[in-house]
Amino acid sequence: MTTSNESLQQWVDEVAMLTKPDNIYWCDGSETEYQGLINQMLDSGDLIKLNDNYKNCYLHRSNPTDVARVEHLTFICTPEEEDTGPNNHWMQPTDAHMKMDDLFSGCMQGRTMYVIPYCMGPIDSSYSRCGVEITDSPYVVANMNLMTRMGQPALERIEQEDRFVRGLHSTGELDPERRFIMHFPEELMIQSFGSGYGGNALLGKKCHALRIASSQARTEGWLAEHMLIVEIENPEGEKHYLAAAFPSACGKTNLAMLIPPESHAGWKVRTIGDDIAWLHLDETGQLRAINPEAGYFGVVPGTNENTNPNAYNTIQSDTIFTNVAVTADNEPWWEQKTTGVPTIDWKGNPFTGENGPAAHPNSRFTVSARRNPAYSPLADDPAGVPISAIIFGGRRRTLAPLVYQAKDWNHGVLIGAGVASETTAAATGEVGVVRRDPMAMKPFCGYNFADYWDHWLQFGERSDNLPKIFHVNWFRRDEDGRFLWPGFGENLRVLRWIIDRCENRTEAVETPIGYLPHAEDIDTEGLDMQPSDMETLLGVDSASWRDEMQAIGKYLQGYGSRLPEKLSAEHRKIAELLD
Ligand code: SAT
Ligand code: MN
Repeated sequence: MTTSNESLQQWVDEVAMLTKPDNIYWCDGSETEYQGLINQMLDSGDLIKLNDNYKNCYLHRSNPTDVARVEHLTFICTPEEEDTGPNNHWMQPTDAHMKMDDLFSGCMQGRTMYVIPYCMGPIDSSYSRCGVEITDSPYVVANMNLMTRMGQPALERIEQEDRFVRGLHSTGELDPERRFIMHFPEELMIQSFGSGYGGNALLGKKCHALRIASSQARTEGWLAEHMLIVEIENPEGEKHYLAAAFPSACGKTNLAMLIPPESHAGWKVRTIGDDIAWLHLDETGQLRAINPEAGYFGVVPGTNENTNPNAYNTIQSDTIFTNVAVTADNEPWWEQKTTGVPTIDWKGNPFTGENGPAAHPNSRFTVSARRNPAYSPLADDPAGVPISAIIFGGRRRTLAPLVYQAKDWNHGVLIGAGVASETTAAATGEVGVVRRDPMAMKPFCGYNFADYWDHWLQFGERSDNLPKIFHVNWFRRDEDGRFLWPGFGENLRVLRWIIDRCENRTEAVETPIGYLPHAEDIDTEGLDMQPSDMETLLGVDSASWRDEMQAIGKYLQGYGSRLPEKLSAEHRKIAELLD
């Protein structure tokens, strides 16, 4: 296979000249191709076959220094540093190209160069965008096969459109000193060297569908967001679609696959997407969402038949596990798995119970979305789904209430811009430190956050039919560190309030930070909770909130004169209400 598209053919030829692979292979996305790659990786030791309880499941052990996204080595390369913004690391594009050309030079000698045409979103959707990833990693190809719509149909669309994101990847020597993930938004180009890890190497995901797409979306008038998309159907058959932005490893997959608790007979929840949403205004001013991905790259530890039965079922077959432990009979094992005993840890060493966790805290499963028992066929609808509510959230032990609603769109943008969360194992660095993570996009916004907030604010002028905006926090704790809210399936109780607010079916308490539920409007029947827990969960402590608003103000000021005046005005308004 080659292509009739001249610019694609020319780029592939150029890359081959630079990287000097032994072979070039164009991926067609077929089942045969996938199996061939798996067999090849079983032979090379890149994959380990898991036992027959896990049909077609494989374990990949990454290099132990290559287990998460590396934000300090991730760059946005625009001619003007200002356009990249203080939220990103910046490099001058010509310098970055020189550096990368040097790294890529001859790096594929003795290896096969794979060309992966892919489409982010349903092949026949005008909201979808295409890309081509060139990589020397068969692991990347297999993962892209599960995560995207790749191969022949994508190539055909690319040949028609003649517009695609160019992504070049090589695992290199996995030397952390020679590792860079570069983005060139103006060239629609990504270059990633020296890492085989998910977010650094599966270029369709964070690099394309968020960093490059957010920048593309700004010019084209839409939004590329770090959001799950979930369908909620009540017992009367009324459906709502919610989009929720939480930082990595804060439960997006769990919420997207939520199973209604026994107390909620007749409710149905279906998954459209678990990580990324592309949002477009349609001709009626309705915001519609597609999930650009076709699979899940989810955090494994913590997944079990109680916390997330859908995910647990999804990963019983046809799954690639990365960096989990195994039992003596070669079953995958991870922390909070309720069966089996780990004998070999994620690095391949004997597990004693004392040498750290058995599975890496950021170990992942890669699986096709179609394996999810709660998969919504609307994930393939080219028109996407109409969004009723946008939900922001983070991991906060204190301060942030269980749920509150923005007073209007602009206030909602401020709430999104002020999101903070405790860091997780999804990125290298210290875990559990509260940092600002606006719209959960801190690691993923491909341009200056100040311009991004301005872009968000403009939606308020383009439509009077926008979703309502909310903030949730499932992670509130008491002084002893105990979680105050049960979370998981019980989160449906909060989503019900959100939907009732969207439908004007329930009153709320107006506070300076937004609308909060009356305690009796969150159904807690059957939950093991004290009334005082609910009081804490729905309390707004003015003194702490004054401090928070001050901290948010200081953070926003960091964006200088580019900060939209509307956002500053919104911030002043809330700060005054708190005084
Ligand atoms: O590694 S990924 O960036 O793909 C997952 C995540 O951190 O959300
Ligand atoms: Mn994510």
